[in-house]
Amino acid sequence: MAELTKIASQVRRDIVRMVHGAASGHPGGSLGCADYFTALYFKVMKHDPSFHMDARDEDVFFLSNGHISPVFYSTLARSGYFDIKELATFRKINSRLQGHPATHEHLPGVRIASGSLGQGMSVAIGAALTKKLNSDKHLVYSLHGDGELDEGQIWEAIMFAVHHKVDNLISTVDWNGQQIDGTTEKVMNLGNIRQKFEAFGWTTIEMNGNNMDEVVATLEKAKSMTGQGKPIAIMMHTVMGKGVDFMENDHNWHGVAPNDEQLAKALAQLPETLGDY
Ligand SMILES: Cc1ncc(C[n+]2csc(CCOP(=O)(O)OP(=O)(O)O)c2C)c(N)n1
Ligand SMILES: [Mg+2]
Repeated sequence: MAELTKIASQVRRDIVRMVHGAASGHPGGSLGCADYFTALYFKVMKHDPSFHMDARDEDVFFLSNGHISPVFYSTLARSGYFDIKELATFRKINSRLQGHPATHEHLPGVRIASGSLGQGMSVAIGAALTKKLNSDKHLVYSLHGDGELDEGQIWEAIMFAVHHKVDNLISTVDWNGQQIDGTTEKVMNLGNIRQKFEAFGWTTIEMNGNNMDEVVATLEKAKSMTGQGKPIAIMMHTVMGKGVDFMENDHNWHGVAPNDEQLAKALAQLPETLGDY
């Protein structure tokens, strides 16, 4: 577990350095989800960094809230999908690491374009049904922002997944209470999203997404609950900007780059554990 916490610290360093280097990008949600990504890619998922697009006979993850690409790219590089040096090209012209992930860049680890919110759960459900048709027992994971749940397509997908008994899917919601222009309560009040998923027929569990022990234990528990006729949703409480004190719980860090001084302050709070890119 200590090893995973170390990796997450390096992922957080990568995030703030990438966004600073590009002078644009989304640090807030990325920092909040660093523990989840680390647990998923370094412990929970059975996956192959040599990368096969069809993800046959392995677990597969879809990032639906594509704006948090910095945490996704860092995790992919750190787990062996591509050289960590390429993180320095984030959001640069002709880079494979565009602000929002896209498949035509052929970056290993990226299987869908995302950034236009609301679409990833539909894709994840399609992939989960495909696994069933192929008698592939591996699981499908997806991540969504809470603000992303404002999109109507999400609720159609939630309904569809129950009707079609998509029980090899574990969808997680980053319940940070923040989105682009303010708190989710102020922009469009979501109410109790756990109750909403339950009302649609999903099995739900909740976790503190910034406690590594709890993240690993909850993801493992979710795995054990698959195959029982219902899709699984994890309500993941996180702090936007987690790990950098002046970014925490502040929607203003949804999509803004730190300046030089802010970068230095941030890095002083995030131990370099694996070597910077
Ligand atoms: C279809 C669509 N509508 C609007 C946007 C603009 N947009 C980008 S991020 C965002 C807020 C998302 O909030 P949340 O998912 O909670 O992400 P967080 O701020 O927590 O990282 C919005 C509205 C978009 N990317 N796609
Ligand atoms: Mg949010």
